[in-house]
Amino acid sequence: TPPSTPIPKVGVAVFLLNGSKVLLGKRLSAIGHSTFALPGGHLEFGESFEECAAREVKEETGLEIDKTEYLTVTNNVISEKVHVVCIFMRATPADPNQKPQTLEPEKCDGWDWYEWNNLPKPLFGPLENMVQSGYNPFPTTAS
Ligand code: 8DG
Ligand code: MG
Ligand code: MG
Repeated sequence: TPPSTPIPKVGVAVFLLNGSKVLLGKRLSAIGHSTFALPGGHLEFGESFEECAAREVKEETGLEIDKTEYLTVTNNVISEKVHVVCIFMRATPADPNQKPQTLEPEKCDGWDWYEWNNLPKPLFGPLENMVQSGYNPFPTTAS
């Protein structure tokens, strides 16, 4: 078979926000191995961004999400073979006390809540770029 032409994919990643904490897990997939990333995955045919966010978070952590909102999009040329346009959403856990489960142990070492001001290292490249640029996923509070 002829070599296939690589094409960009659509990713959806979710800033799951719990107070001043965000949910991150250490990746075990080839792309970004050993880096901390948000739950998320690839948009399936016919899905809305909100549906994809809820599905991926549920598949990967067992958590149900609420207040799902679109935040921003980034263009991530990750390697010669991997180009992902990633949609970033934010959401809150439906039950803030429910513990995340490691439902895809081949893809993630485990999930935990991290203070936004004390994120683990190294972060997954696309997330590191956002943090470096000063991006903040938390809603601006009225003052
Ligand atoms: P799937 O087969 O379940 O659909 O996909 P997955 O195995 O869960 O995909 P993923 O790599 O977790 O996410 C899809 C792509 O989204 C990823 O390869 C690159 C992009 N992406 C970012 N930033 C982040 C992030 O912080 N977390 C996740 N999960 N994906 C991200 O650009
Ligand atoms: Mg997934
Ligand atoms: Mg994933």
